[in-house]
Amino acid sequence: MADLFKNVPVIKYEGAGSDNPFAFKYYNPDEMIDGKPMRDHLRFAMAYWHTLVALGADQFGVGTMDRPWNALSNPMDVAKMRVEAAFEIMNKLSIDYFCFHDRDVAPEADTLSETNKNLDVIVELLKQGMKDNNKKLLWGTASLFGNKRYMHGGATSCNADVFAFAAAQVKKAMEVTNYLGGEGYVFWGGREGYDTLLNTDMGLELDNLARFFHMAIDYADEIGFKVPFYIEPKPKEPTKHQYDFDTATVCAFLQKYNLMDRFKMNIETNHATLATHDVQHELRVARINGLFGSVDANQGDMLIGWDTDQFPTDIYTTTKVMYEVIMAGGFTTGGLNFDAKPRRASSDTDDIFIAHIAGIDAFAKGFKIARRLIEDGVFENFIADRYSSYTTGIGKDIVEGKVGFKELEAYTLKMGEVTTNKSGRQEYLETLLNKYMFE
Ligand code: XLS
Ligand code: NI
Ligand code: NI
Repeated sequence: MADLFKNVPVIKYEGAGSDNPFAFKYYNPDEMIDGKPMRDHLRFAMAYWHTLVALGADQFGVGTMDRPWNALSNPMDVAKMRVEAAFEIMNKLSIDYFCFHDRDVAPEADTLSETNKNLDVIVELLKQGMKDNNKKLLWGTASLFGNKRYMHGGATSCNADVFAFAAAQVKKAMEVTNYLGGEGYVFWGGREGYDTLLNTDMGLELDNLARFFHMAIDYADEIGFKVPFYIEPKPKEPTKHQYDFDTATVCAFLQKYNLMDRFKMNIETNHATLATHDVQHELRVARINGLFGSVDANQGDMLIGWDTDQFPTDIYTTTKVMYEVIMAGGFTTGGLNFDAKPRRASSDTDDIFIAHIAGIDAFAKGFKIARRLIEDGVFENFIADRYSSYTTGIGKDIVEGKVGFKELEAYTLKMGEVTTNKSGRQEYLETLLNKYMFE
């Protein structure tokens, strides 16, 4: 293992009583739960772009973080040191998976073929590192937003040459993801959206986006890349209106363009809140539509209107996420990808580890709480009872499609007024949630 972070030990589980900042308090990776170790329930992934690339720059100032690779000037040397750092970080944190964009791992050159060569060099190092360190790729993706050619979007650009370039880039990104045994492939909308309808042919842009996805499926089939494609919804930023606004919007798009079979969702907490949903809503919409896939685990700040990508430390939220994950049957190809970065002012290298420990522990704790809530049927029994009128009598007839408006009118005339409506007991249920949170 490389030794770029000498001051940081391998992080061990020490239990809730520990006050060692470099220890897990709740995450015990090898603890067996329901027949499998905790690490396989949670399937944590490190996001290459935040952890190895971002240095704390924002709209108002430059980076604040010194990393060992900052001292290097040749971009390929930087990329190579980042590979070493990636495996050291994952090893020290017991993180089994990572996720990347093509341009996070290897620098872009003057031509696509040179860029692809750079990528191939680094992909070989990643492949070797994955083998040596027993790490896996949760998903890969392509950055169709960083380069200036994508100023009008990638697959939804007004410029057909850009559409072609984006296709070539995604083709290569799928090939390397496949080569590395990636378990999924993500399409986050990047700049697929618009800022003003004064210059936008929305119908053509959406048709083209669907054409792009069909081409991706065709090519994946051709090369035997069988993993799920995930769409990661986000309502705004960088464009005013992103086309993959939220899960319901994406679901309608997939249905309209006959893409439901091959796609699932990658739900990000901070994107959900930007869409004025909470993450549980997004996960639920995904689940009931057969689109549950993977999670970008982070949190936003409700008082700041952008994607702050903070490490998830709110245990109510991690509990609700894990509740939906368990109810969906657990992760299969998906996992919890920390699409999160330490705050700009958390500038020490140690903060990379402290931040991941915080997120990992918050999810481990949330997982355990969610599991007990489900095991004890706390909400599910209440819900079953709340809807019990649909299991007998007229309710059963409605559900089974045996009655229409005429029969329901006859039933109502006979019934007279509705005499009972049970309380929804929201506050009681919130108290029960608190009991499980704190006992
Ligand atoms: C940006 C997105 C991005 C995706 C991958 O807001 O969260 O990081 O997860 O392209
Ligand atoms: Ni994300
Ligand atoms: Ni995001």
